[in-house]
Amino acid sequence: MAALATRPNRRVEGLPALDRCAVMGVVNVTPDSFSDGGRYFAPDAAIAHGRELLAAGVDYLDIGGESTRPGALRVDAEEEKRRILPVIRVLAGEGAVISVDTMRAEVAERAVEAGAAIVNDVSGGLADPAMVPFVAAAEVPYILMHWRGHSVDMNARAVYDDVVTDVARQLGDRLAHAVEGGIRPERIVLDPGLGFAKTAAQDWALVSHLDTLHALGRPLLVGPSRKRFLGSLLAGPDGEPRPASDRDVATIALAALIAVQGAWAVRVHAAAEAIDAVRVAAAVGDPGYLTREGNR
Ligand code: PMM
Repeated sequence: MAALATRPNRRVEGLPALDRCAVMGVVNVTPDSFSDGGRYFAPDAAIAHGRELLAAGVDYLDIGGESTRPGALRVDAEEEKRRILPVIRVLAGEGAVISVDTMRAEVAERAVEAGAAIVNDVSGGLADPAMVPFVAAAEVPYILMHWRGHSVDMNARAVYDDVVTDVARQLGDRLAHAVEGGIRPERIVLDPGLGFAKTAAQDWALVSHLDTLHALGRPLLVGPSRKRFLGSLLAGPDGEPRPASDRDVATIALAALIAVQGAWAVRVHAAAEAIDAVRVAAAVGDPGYLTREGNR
């Protein structure tokens, strides 16, 4: 396979430079996420799961207290903080680099105080006007995802002329908004938001054209893990989607394909397998990778 013609940007100010795609492991401190259905709702279970992901070698932990599955209703900010802050405090205290998955500035602020190093805002600054000013002042890396509205009715917003160019343009607009709001562009990571106001076909189009999103000049995080488009691809003869609990092999295959396109990070549940996948992708896609000490 030919090396990428132009190497996509994978440098995020404030985070270490890696010679492969990073792996972000998911810790959902929620009773109702589609992907892991409440397994880590109790703080002790969430902390234990975070430790497992770290032991598997993830680069980052993404800790969230609000489910964004299609149709989900919002939790209030107090409850969100109650769920995640004790977990962040313990795992950050043990040296984990933590990203807080929240759309609320108030929650992000408390999470950063508790030790989170990255803000992952699935709304790209749209849900809370206080988010961009907070991140600008806190000077932390910011993951800005493509989003068109809250989960309760997001499926109705999956209407695009051309999903790849529309998402790229809208991400570019949100990037400009964040930079005008004072966030240094070097700290911003963009994310196409797979499954958020997107049909399965639209998700496939996006993961097949990361080059168009890389043209925005910022590193990309992609979150394919256990999502619906994998379930429908792998539907059985009766047309029933493959359940979320049985989508990890497909997730890992896709993680390799995302990494080989030069993404900065993949956000996944099955961490150990994803780390193998991004290393395989680096060995295939980057001619220098195998020549560096420790990679053979
Ligand atoms: N997907 C989920 C939640 N947070 N954050 C980012 N940046 N990108 C994503 O694709 C994303 C996200 C979906 O829910 P899950 O936590 O159950 O995977």
